[in-house]
Amino acid sequence: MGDMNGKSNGIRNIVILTGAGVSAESGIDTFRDGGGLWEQHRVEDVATPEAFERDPELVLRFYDMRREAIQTKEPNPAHDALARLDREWSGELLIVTQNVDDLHERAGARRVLHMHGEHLNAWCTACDVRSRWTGTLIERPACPECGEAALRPDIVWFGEMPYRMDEIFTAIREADLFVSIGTSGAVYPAAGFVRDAKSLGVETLELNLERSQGSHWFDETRLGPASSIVPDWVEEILGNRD
Ligand code: BJW
Repeated sequence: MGDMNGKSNGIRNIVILTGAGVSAESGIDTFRDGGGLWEQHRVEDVATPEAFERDPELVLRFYDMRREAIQTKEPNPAHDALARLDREWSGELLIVTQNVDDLHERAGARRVLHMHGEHLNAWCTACDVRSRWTGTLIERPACPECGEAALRPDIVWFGEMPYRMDEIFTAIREADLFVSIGTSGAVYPAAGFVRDAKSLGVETLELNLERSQGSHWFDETRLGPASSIVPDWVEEILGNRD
């Protein structure tokens, strides 16, 4: 494939999928770091509705700890570069993030879609309203909307439907370029987006520290830390604008 040149390839609409690798250099552990374990529990065994049913205290403690931790972290140059792209790119752009932190927004990005939910929201299972939430949930506080003690983390757990899938598929259908950054390609449906994009003739680029599980599907892969390869790519694509 030729270089990702906005002019020669006529790129106008871009979909970017981000994963934990984008936030790694901000000090937020990726999911498969540490063997995917938390206090000897597999992440897959904590991030499920069944785990919440079985042992709500364990699950709430896990998310309270992580909600507190992300508030002490700062965006890194990869978030900054994507925010710059969002500001300066005049075509369609959608940053679909699997990340549940708010570092894309804190860097200034606006066109962001959180397909796996957000740590800084609590979701009331009684009235179905999501409220911004920066504190803890372990003490079972009342929902600010309906007063019921029925709040859970606004996180898409295994077996639940990720958010806004129709919007994501529409954006991929209309894209000229699909870029996947810092995700292992281990979790579906996000892991399948590259194949969806390719089957529609969309150009595909992977930016990652190491090759992901679906790396062979991409037209091009660039390896390195997100804090350097993402700003380089953003500089390149903005420099090649029409
Ligand atoms: C760097 C870097 C640096 C590091 N610079 N890069 C069997 C087969 C196929 C599918 C299934 C199956 N059994 C069940 C399923 C479905 C299931 C699934 O995929 N399971 C897999 C384990 C197989 N999926 C679901 O259940 C999803 N729902 C669903 O499928 O609904 C039905 C449906 C069908 C069709 C259409 C629509 C819907 C829901 C998935 C929910 C995922 N939730 C989590 C946890 C919530 C967040 C939380 O608890 O905090 O979301 S899981 C976890 O994985 C988290 C992440 O968003 C997600 C992806 O992880 P990510 O971001 O890729 O991180 P890592 O750690 O895996 O990788 C880090 C990457 O960074 C690596 O590549 C490094 O190289 C890189 N890196 N440092 C650049 N400095």
